[in-house]
Amino acid sequence: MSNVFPNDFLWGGATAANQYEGAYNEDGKGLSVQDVTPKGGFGPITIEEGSTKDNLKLEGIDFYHRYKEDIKLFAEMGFKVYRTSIAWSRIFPNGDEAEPNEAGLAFYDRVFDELHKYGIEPLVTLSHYETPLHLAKKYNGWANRELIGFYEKYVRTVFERYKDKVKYWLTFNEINSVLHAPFMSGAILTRPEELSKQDLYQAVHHELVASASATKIAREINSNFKVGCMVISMPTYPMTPNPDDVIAAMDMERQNYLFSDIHVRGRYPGYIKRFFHEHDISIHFEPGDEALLAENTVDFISFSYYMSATASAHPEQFEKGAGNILGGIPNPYLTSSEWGWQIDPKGLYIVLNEFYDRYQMPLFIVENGLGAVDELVTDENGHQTVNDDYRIAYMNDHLVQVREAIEDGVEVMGYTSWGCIDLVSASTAEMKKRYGFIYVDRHNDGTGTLERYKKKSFYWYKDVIASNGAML
Ligand code: BGP
Repeated sequence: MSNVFPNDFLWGGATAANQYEGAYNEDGKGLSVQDVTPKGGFGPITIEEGSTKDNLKLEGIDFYHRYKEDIKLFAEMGFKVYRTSIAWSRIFPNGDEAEPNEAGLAFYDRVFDELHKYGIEPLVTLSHYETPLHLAKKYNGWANRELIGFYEKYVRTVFERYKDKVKYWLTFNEINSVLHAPFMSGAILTRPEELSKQDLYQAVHHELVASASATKIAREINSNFKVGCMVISMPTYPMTPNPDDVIAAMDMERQNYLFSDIHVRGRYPGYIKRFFHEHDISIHFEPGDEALLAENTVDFISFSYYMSATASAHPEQFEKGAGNILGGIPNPYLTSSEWGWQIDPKGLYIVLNEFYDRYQMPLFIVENGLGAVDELVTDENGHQTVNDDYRIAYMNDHLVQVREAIEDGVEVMGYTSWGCIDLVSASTAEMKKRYGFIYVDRHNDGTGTLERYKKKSFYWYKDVIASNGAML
């Protein structure tokens, strides 16, 4: 069979500033919501400055000082693209000041220049769970409409600054996650159990308006920019052929589709209007919001894919599964990772086809991978490495399904595996849950030399890219 991956397929890896940069208070950076999210990740948090000392994300893997070494390793694997985020609080430490922090801007100049040195295209997430903490404390995060203006100012600043260095932009990481993790994702301080649906969906509206506004500003600044939305994808299967279970699965998928529907079609879909009506929710639109959403739809859809889920009309009869923010009912036909995330390569084939059938728009898989416990060993040449055949198998199986979808005619722009270098896990705030092709010597207790070692998957991925996927 001839190779179906397009010649310009963007192979690469993905990271986020808050999980790997470290240097949380260097060169004028302000605290972000992540910097005070204690171990355990998404759950209800207490905001006390004291909680910072317990958080591995503060030091990350020190990419801030080691970016040259790390980018060199990405280049050695042959990356065509590299996804990272800009830490908003490096640029505007509090989020609401008049002038940006030059030292923060200069850091990303250095990172993007280093990437271009090797011909690697940056793919930049503007907001990856990194809202400045001050915006949470003073304004209650995205629950407050004022956040739109602060975000606009921040994105205008970085679009202007990097207009010749960055082409691909994502407005919000996993924008649909705000429904499930309002503090981490939306910087909303109100405790989840006290947050009304009205306020939560109003916050969603603010983020959607901000996303459309960023797209508008991007196009004014450089018409060659490509702006995408970024959502958690999770194909959801009915537990049985009972139509009620099928509808339960459809409803769960719509929690995700809501966000891509609005980003792609520029308007709220009928099913959410009904939901609002039935729950006494009335979203406040300012004059101009409707036109802004309609006129500034995205150029492509990007998404994370880790697992599928199963839904039932009677979920109380089942045990709830673990998951990437969202959880479903465990599917008896699938195996799970050590953290209970169900492994389903064909789910990626399904989700690619479902997105494409729905929108006929280019798709970018910007997160996928296996979080696992890795063991560092010494190989026959005396080099430290990890024999991560399980990771190779996981990625190979998923990429085969990407190929299958491309064969069906789905337009896939690229694939950036999550955590291409080991970094601090978002949900568990641990180092133990590793995704990388590159092992970083850092541990849950904060010890380690921070040395980098190539895992077996490093060489495998290098061959995948060199063959443009033909060896899969
Ligand atoms: C996504 C986030 C990432 C990332 C990934 C893996 O939800 O966008 O930031 O960390 O999931 O999750 P975890 O680190 O919890 O294993």
